[in-house]
Order: sequence, then structure tokens, then C-alpha cells
Amino acid sequence: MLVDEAKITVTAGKGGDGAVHFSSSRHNPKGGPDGGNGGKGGDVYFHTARDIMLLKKYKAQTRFRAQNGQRGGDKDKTGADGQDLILKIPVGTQVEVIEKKETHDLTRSGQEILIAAGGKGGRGNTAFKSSRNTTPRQSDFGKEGEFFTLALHLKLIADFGFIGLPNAGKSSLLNALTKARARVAAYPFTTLEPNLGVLPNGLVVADIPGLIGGASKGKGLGHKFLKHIERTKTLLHCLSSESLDLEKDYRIIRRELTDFNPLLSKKKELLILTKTDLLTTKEIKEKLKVLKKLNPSGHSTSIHKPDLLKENSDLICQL
Ligand SMILES: Nc1nc2c(ncn2[C@@H]2O[C@H](COP(=O)(O)OP(=O)(O)OP(=O)(O)O)[C@@H](O)[C@H]2O)c(=O)[nH]1
Ligand SMILES: [Mg+2]
Repeated sequence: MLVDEAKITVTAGKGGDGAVHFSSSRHNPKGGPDGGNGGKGGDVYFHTARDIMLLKKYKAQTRFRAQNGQRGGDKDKTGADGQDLILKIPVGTQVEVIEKKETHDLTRSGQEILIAAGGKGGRGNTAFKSSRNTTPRQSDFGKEGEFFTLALHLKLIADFGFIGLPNAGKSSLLNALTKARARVAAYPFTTLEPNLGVLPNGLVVADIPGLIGGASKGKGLGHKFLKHIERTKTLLHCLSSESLDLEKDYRIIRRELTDFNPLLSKKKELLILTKTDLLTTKEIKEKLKVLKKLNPSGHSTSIHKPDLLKENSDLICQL
């Protein structure tokens, strides 16, 4: 299952307490204070990594805590710092810090951000020594580490996104253009979760479940996944040759894009008339004319015609 949402809590380590201690030796039985400071609590970081694709890990475990700092020792020894906790997350995750109403967008691999800072260690009694008080019995407690509730939202990072009505041939095209092995079948809603594929030039294509009218308001499956095409550069809008009304089909999808996020409808769009092996050359020409009227970037393809596929692949790679 594609896990693209998770809610977790993170707690940074508490600082170690300062120590109260007095040195004493045979030569100096009334030695001065030598209680060391506590160590700092560990921080919590997020680190984006390519080898993790989903937020699954954050469903299995939802509470994370960095190590506490150690208590100060005698002989002015500072306690050891708590170990930092580094949490790996997929590239493309948005981290929403609920308490701060703040969002971090992590879109690059190897990005690291500090999410919760560890508490400072408390001062030991040495720090309180003064000319007036040469034997302080005072020390500080370590400070608590920061605590936050985080909502994680994963938005896939793809350069291109296939969109279209159910059964338009999106997954077939993804499989034909890339090494993806998405499920294909002759009924709507075969694709239940986005599939990713890599084009010959290294760019990533996402195939999202088919959209239907009202998807942006929660109908069908598509709305849940529209966020995954928010980051794409170009939309590859598939329209089936089997359609009885191309213009109507086109408008249904355009409407969903605008309703979900007007910025989506402003993206560059390539129209692809799929399954053209089912039509005569004359019919293809007529249908392409309709598409060109809607958007001048109309092209035809068929997974059964390798030359057409190659043409589309080259075209997409150039976009
Ligand atoms: N004749 C022909 N059939 C095709 C072509 N491309 C896809 N199909 C068929 O169309 C049906 C739907 O294809 P899919 O690739 O599953 O369509 P989809 O748009 O991913 O569908 P959803 O995942 O349900 O949204 C399948 O039976 C495919 O075999 C094509 O170029 N020519
Ligand atoms: Mg599909």
C-alpha cells in the first residue's frame, strides 16, 4: 500500500543535570567545588534519502526520541551529550510542525533539517563558585528537549504525470515508455495507487489512478493522488480513441485539475490520443483535429505501434 501520510511525535533529548561535588584529597581535604555540567540532549533531524520511497516506517512507529544528555561528574567532568536521532524520510516529503504552524518542503536528496533541539545541560556547582560563595551547593537541572507533533505528507517528485479518465490507457503507456510494470486491465480503476517509471533520459513519470467528475470533491480515487502531480513539470493528458466525446472527456479532467489546485491547470500539458490502432487513419486525423482545437499539443499513440510510441517517447523527453 502506498503510505503517503503519517503523524508522529518527536522528542529531543533532555540535557543532563549539573553535579554538586567537592574535591577532597589527602593534601586538600577541604577542596573546592568540582561538580561538572550536564551534557546536551540529542537533537532530532530529518534526512532525505532516495533509498526510502514511502512513509511506511512512520506508520509502524510513531513516537521518536533522541538520547538524553548525561549528568555531570566530579572533577569538573562534563556529562556526555545525548546521541542525535537522524530520521530518514523520502525525498518529496512535506513536514508540517503542528505546534509551530510551520512547513518544511524537502525536495532534494541528502537534505537535512533540525526538527527538535536537545535541551542544554545544567551547570554543575563549579559554575556557581564566587568570592562570596566558595562552597556552592547549587546546580542546574538539564533543560527538557523540544517536543513536536509532525504531520508528514509525501508528494512524489516526478517530472511528468499521466492524467486522464479511467481506462484511458495511462498505465499501458507508462509500461511501454519505461520499465515500469504497472497493472493493466480492461476495466476502470485498475490503478489504485500511483506508479512511477523512468524515461530513457532519466526523468521520472508518474501514473496516477484515473480521475472522474467530482474527483476533487472526493469521488473515485483520483483526488487522493492529485497532490502527486503538483510537483510535475508537464502533464501528459491521455484521451482514449474509444471516447465518443473527446471534448467532454477533456473538460472533465481539466475541471478536476482547476478545482483541486488552480496551479495544476496552469502546467504545460501534452494531449495524447491513445489506442489509435482501433481507428482508421482518417478517424485519427479527425480526432486529432478536435484535440488541437482544445490544446495545440495533440499527439496520437498506440502501444501496438512501436513507431508511434517512439515518437511520443522522444517528444516527452524533449519537453
Ligand atoms: N487496442 C489498444 N488497447 C489499449 C492500448 N493501450 C491500452 N489499451 C487497453 O486499454 C485498457 C485500459 O488500459 P490501462 O493502461 O489499464 O488504462 P488506465 O488509464 O491505466 O486505467 P485506470 O488505471 O483504470 O485509470 C486495457 O485493457 C489495455 O490493454 C492501445 O494502445 N491499444
Ligand atoms: Mg492505470
